[in-house]
Amino acid sequence: MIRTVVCRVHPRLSRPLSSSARRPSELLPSSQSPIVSKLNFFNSVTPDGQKIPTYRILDGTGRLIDGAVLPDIDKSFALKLYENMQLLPTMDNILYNVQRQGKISFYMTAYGEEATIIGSAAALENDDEVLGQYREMGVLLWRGFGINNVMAQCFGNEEDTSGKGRQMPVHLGSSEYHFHTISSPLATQIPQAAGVGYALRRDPLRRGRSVAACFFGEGAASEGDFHAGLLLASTIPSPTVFIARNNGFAISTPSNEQFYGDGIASRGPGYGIDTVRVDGNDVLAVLATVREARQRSLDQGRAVLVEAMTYRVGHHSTSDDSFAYRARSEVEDRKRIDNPLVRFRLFLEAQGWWDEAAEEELKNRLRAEVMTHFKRAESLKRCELSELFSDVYGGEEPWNLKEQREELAILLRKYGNSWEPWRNEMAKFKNNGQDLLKEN
Ligand SMILES: Cc1ncc(C[n+]2csc(CCOP(=O)(O)OP(=O)(O)O)c2C)c(N)n1
Ligand SMILES: [Mg+2]
Repeated sequence: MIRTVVCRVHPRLSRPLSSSARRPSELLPSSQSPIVSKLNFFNSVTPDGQKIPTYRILDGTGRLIDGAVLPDIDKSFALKLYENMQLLPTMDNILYNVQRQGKISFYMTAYGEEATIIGSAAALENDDEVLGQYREMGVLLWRGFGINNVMAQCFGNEEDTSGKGRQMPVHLGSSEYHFHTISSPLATQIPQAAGVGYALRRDPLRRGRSVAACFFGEGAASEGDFHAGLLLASTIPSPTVFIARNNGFAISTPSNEQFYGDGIASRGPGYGIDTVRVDGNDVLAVLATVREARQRSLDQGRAVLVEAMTYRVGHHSTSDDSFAYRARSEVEDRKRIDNPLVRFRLFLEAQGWWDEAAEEELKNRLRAEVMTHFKRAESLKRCELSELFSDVYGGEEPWNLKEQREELAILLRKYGNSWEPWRNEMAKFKNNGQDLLKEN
């Protein structure tokens, strides 16, 4: 048998060294870097050594800043933006208190980040695949998921389409609305997004049409998965739009203790990724930026990184009291000086599209709607108890889950109807948790 042995030799080494091959520029391994004779260290990605600038359209009083161009929006679109922005604090006010009353186990607000979340949602197509961190419920609401579905998820009741009540509140997901289920471990969505982007690129029906949009906090960008995800998207190109919400905190750690470099944006060029920084409290700037990022990502089939500068006005979650590590006055100042809702509202008023009466009508209407759905969600039972064990794996139920089901059934038979704490708990499930008893 004759075997062909292929010996891979670097092309440069296989050629005889002619005089032209000895030119210094050709001796650099795999780089087009120009040769210089002056020793020069650098620590900035801007040519003038300045911080990366922040793109803004509206100033704090809702007026266009010098040279700014309005994105393409009409009155009804602008009002839809504002309405969706206002829906977030309405949901947050009610659900935060509902958690405090012990009716749901956990909650996270988006106070202060309304413009970043809704501006991005509005710039995406409704079937772009979204991989969020946890504060991006507004993307689903923008797409028409519905307050009822959010409530059902937070209460984990029988109408929860995200996960049949088996996930913590705010861990939303919906294949119908192209929103990948939130998972608690930080940054896992970042490499996943690069993979989703690649899958979109390989799908003839979605290539050139859909992007993967990945939201994450600046804190999550300290995880190894951030770097893995950006490197993946850079070396295996995919239409993936990375949106970093830089809200100043990772729970109690302020951003100035999270990194020494120029925010998250400075890392994009390191991966050869087109990058931009935007004022995350200016909904029109976010809209224009993410629209352009999305188009660029589709046109080039490559990743784009957006860093939205904002401020987390609320506590990290209901498990946190942020006044233990930041002054109440700092938060009050931020709310007063730069409230994204006020900024956009002033813009709408200046266009003659909004007034005091419209504001009051909207707030009352949203509050009434949210309350109606809250009351309904509260009154519904949880899914059947046996659902606890379903859908864990795609195929057949493995032996270990069967064993757990049987064990629970044995315990329920022993205590379920005779011990009050168990009886009370079982009563919260559909059919009073009896289905598991019947099955086993
Ligand atoms: C791998 C991992 N480490 C730590 C945590 C705990 N944790 C949850 S949220 C969070 C802070 C994240 O901050 P950031 O990414 O800036 O998002 P923000 O909460 O500001 O929106 C931390 C440390 C976690 N969920 N997963
Ligand atoms: Mg943060």
